[in-house]
Order: sequence, then structure tokens, then C-alpha cells
Amino acid sequence: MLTVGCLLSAGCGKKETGGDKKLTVGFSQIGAESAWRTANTDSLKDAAQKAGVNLVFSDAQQKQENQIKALRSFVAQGVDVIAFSPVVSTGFEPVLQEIRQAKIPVILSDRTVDVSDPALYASFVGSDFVEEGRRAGEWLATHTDGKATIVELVGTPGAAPAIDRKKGFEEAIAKYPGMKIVKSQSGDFTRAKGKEVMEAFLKSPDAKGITAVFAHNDDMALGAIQAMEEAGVQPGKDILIVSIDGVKAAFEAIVAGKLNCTVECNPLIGGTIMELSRKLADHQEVPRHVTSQEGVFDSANAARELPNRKY
Ligand code: GZL
Repeated sequence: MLTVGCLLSAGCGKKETGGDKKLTVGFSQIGAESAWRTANTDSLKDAAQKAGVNLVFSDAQQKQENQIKALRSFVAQGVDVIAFSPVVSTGFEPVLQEIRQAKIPVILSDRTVDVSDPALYASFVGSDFVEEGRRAGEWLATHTDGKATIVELVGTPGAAPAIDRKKGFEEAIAKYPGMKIVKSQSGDFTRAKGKEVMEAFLKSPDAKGITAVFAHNDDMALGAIQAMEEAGVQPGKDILIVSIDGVKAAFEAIVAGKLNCTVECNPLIGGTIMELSRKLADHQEVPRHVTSQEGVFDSANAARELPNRKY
């Protein structure tokens, strides 16, 4: 038994590359803060199962220190590839240096990081958040004839989607002197905090002047809708709401006339992550950035698209 054990352990310890070796991917996920995130996690797990990948999955509960701990544990475990969705853009350079020392390739999933050396990661699989913000701003400009007093529900402070969606939205509305963001506060991408922040906006002295909400994701928009209804305000009519993600609940809110527009952001990137992981483990070239084709949905097309939505 001992010999077999040794043989087996020797076999298990040997690092083969490529071929039919069971690939092990360490994935540090941000958390479960939104319907988008849950769909993203489901996509990763389904894809790993289909691809025969051994997925070592860690949920950081939206805390960067938990992500850094998980990344270090993946190095200690000697995984073949590391992938993660960085909760914020800064603060990951030291651990990325350690991962490079360990010669483990890195894929950024969904969100990007600010690093001095882009070679610290092999590929980024995710959307163009600036463009998503632009599309939200342009939709609002078109549907308000360039006149709107806007309150903004911001995503997690320091997160790439929060920074870039804001940037794109402001760029789009800058062309319209009649469009102004008068309040801006983080709802941390969650429905509960989105509701809380919108309640405070509606209680402020100049609440009567609010004509539109820009929410960085659907979950915060859905929280804002709840806050408006409880305050006797008709969401989608008294105050227009434009958000980003394109989750099923957002489509249902558009059909119900409570949300006016959602800009799609695709979470179903698990298959691409597993495909790139296999390539990296086999020392093949991979693209630096893989993005998705995404749409804009409102009362003109949401009902038709709703049955096709997978998340
Ligand atoms: C976007 C993703 C964001 C979603 C939110 O790619 O990082 O995080 O917009 C999620 O719903 O919480």
C-alpha cells in the first residue's frame, strides 16, 4: 500500500504541462453582491465542469484582503493558472509580482487592475466600461432632449466599472449643458445600499428637482425603484432611471415601466476563462483583451429580448 501510495503521490506531484493533465485553475471571485456576480460565478463553475478543469474557487465577500490571501494560497497550492476579478483597481501589484515569481500565468476576469507592468497578467476578459457609461449617457440625452437633473448611484469606490462607467457617462452628457449630475454617492453595487442612498436623495431639500437616476448597475437601480415607490414617486415616469448590467430583473422592470433603460454587460465569460487557461497552461499565445458584443435595452426591445435572457 505504501509503495502504491508513494508511486501515486510521485505521479501526482509531477508537473506535466498540457496534454490531458487535469488543469487546476485558482479563481478569486469578488463576492455575491449582485445578480450579475451570481451569474458570473455560475458561468465560471459550469464552464470549469464542462471543460474538466479542477476549479479552486474562493469568494472574497467584497474584501481586497481576502482576495490577496486567496491569490497567495493558490501560489502555495501550485495551481496551473490564476484568474481573478479584482474588487478594486489598485493594491494588487505586490501579490502579482509574487505570482510572477512563481511562474503562474494570470487572467483578469471582468475587472482590470492598475499596475506598472502590464506583463503581470496575460489577458483581460471583460467589457468596455467607459463605453457602457457612454451608452447610458447617450440614451438619457436622447430621451430627455438633453435636459436632466441627475442623481448618480456609484458602484464600489475604486472599482474599475465604477471609475470607467462614471467617466463614460460624464463624457456623453458633457455635450448637453442642460444635463447635470447634482448628487453622486456609492451604493456599492448592492440593491440594499442603492435603496438606502436613493431614500436619502429623496429626503434632500432639492429632491423635487431630480428628473433622472444613473445607476452603475441594475441592482442599485432596483433598490432605487423600491425607495421611489415607498416615497410615492413613480419610477420610470416621475423620475427616469438608466442602469447597466442587463440582468433579468431589469428587463422585467422595463416591461413593467419602472426602469427605462439597461445597458448590457456580459457576465457569461466562464467558457472564455477556461479556454484561455488551457492555452496558457500549454504555453500558447492568448489575446491581451477579450470583450463581448453588448446591447442597450429599453421599452422598444426589452419585452422581445426577455425570453432569451440567461441571467
Ligand atoms: C461589471 C461588474 C460589476 C457589475 C455589478 O463587469 O464588475 O460588478 O456591473 C457587479 O453588478 O457587482
